[in-house]
Amino acid sequence: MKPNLTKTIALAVSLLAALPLIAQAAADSAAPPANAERLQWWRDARFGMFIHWGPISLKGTEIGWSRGAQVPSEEYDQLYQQFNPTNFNARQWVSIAKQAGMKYIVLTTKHHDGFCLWDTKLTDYNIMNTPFHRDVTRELADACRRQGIVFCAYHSICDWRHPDYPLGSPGGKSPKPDGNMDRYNQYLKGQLTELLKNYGPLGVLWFDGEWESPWTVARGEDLYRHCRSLQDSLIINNRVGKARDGMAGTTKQIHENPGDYDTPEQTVGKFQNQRPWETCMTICNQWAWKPNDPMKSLEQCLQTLVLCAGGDGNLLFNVGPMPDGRIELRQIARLQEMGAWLAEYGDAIYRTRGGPWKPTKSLASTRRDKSIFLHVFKWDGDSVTLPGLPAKVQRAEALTGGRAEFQQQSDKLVVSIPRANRQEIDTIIRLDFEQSVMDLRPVGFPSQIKATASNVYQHMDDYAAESAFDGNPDTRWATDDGTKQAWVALEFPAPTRISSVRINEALAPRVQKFEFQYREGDDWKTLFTGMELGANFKRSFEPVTARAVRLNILDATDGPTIAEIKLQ
Ligand code: H79
Repeated sequence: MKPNLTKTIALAVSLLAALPLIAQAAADSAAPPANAERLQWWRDARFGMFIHWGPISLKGTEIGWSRGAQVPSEEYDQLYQQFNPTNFNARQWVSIAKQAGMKYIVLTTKHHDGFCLWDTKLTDYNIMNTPFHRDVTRELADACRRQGIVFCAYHSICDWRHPDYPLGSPGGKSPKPDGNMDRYNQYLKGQLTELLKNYGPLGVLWFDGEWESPWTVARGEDLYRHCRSLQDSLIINNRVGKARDGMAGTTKQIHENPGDYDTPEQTVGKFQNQRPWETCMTICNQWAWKPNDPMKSLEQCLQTLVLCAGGDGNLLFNVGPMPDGRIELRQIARLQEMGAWLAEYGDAIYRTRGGPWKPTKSLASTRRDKSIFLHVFKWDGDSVTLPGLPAKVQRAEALTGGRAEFQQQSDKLVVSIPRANRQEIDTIIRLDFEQSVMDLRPVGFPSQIKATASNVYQHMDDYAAESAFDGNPDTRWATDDGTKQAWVALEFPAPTRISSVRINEALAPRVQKFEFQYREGDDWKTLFTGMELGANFKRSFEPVTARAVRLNILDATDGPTIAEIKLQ
C-alpha cells in the first residue's frame, strides 16, 4: 500500500509541477481561464496588424494624446465632421495584412479620444455621423472573415471626452467635476456588448487606457467576465486588469488579475515562455498617421519579428492609415517585403515556440518538434558559439543557403557557414535532433559584462550593476530607497585605454557629490570629482589605461539610479 501511495503522490506532484503557469494563474484568479484552443491558435499565428485610425489623422498628430495638447479639445472633437475617407477599402487593408504574412487585424474601435469607428447606438460621436456615413468596423470585420484573417478590436477603457468618464484631456490630467464612473462603466459594457454581438466572433479584445485611477481590478474582472459571457472563445489582453508593469507590459500580481497575455509596448518583450505575450510596435514613430513619419528599415522590422518569436511572443505591428482611407505606399511596400520573407522562411516563425537559447542582440532561436531554428543577425568572427544543450544535434541545414557546419561539446555548440552565405538580416540554420526539443530548458548567454555595485534595488536582477553598462538606456542600475552613498564598477576584460566618460542618471537627478575612479593595479585612483551628474553628464580627461572603473557616489538626495555609463 504505502509505496504505491507514495508513487501516486509523487506522480501527482510532478504533474502539478508540469502545469503551465497560465493554468495555475487561472486556478487562483477569480476570472475564468482562457480558452486553450483559441490561445494556442493566437500564439501559433505570431504576427498581426494593429490599425490606429480616426478623424485625428486629418491633423497628423497622435490619436488621443494630442487632444487638449497639440490640438485644442474643441477643435479635436469637431474633426469628425470633416472625416471623409472616400478611398477606404476594407478588402485592400485585409489584402495588405495577408501579403505581409499577418494572421489577425486589431482595429481601434475607440481610442482615448472616445470616437467610435462603428455604428454604435450609445453615442452620436461615431463614424455614421461623419460625411462618410459608412460603418468601417462592419466592412473590415466582414472583409476579414471573407479573406481568412481574424478580426480583433482594440478598445480604450479611458475616454477623455465622455462627460461621465472622470478624467479629461490632456492625457487624463484634468478631473471632470461631474464624472460618474458607474454610469460610464455601463456605457463601456454596453459598447462592448454591441461589438461582441454584432461584429463577432472577435479573435482578441485589446484593452488599453486602464492605468488611470477610476479603473480598478474589480471593474476589470467584471468586464472580463462580461466579455467572456458574450463570447467564450474570446482572448483578452492583460490591460483589462490593473497589474501591467508599464511599457514592459508584463503582469504583476498575476494571480489576482484578469487577462490572458502580456503586452510590451514599443519594446520587444523579454524571453517568457510561461505566459503568452505580444509586443505592439509602430512601423513609423506615431500610432496614428503622420506625414513623413520616419519608417523602420526592413532589417529592424524583420529582426523585431524574429526577436519576438525567439522570446516566445507575438508581434502586433501598427500602421496608421491616412485621412483618405489609404495606407501609405511605402508602408505597404515594407509590409510586402516582410511578407515575401515570411513566405520563404515562415516555417521558422509560425507555430514555433521561443528558445531554447534566449535572444540576444546578435541572435534568436525558435523551435518546433525535433528542430531548432537558429537565427543569426551578427556573427562572432567565423562562427557563433552557443551555450551547450543536453541533446545531440544530428544535422544542421542553412535554410538561407550555404553549407552549415557544427561542432558540439558538452558545454558549447559552435555553428558556422561560409561568409558568402551569411544574410544581412537573418541567417537561418535549422538544427535537427533525434527527439523533441520542446522540453529543453531555456538557456541564457553568460553576460560578457563584469559589473558590481555596493547596493542593488531590492536585490533585483533587473536593476543590477550590469544595467549601467549594457548600452541600453532603457535599463538602469538602481539602489534601495533612501540610499545616500553607493558605488558601481566595471571590470574590463583586458587593460583598456580610456579618455572620456558619459554618465546618464535615470529618473530625476539625485547625485550630489561623486568621484570617478579607475584602477590599474590594486588601488583605486580618482580621475575627477564633481557635485551633480544629471541626465547628460560628459567629461574628458588625460588618457589612462585601466583594468576597471568605478563611479563612487558620496552623497545623494535619494537612492541613486544610473541608466548608462559609457567610456571611450
Ligand atoms: O494606442 C497606443 C497608444 O496611444 C497607447 N497604447 C498604444 C497601443 C498608449 N497609451 N499610453 N501610452 C501609449 C503611453 C503612456 C504611458 C504612461 Fe503609463 C501612462 C506613462 C504613465 C501613464 C502606463 C502606465 C504606462 C506606464 C505606466
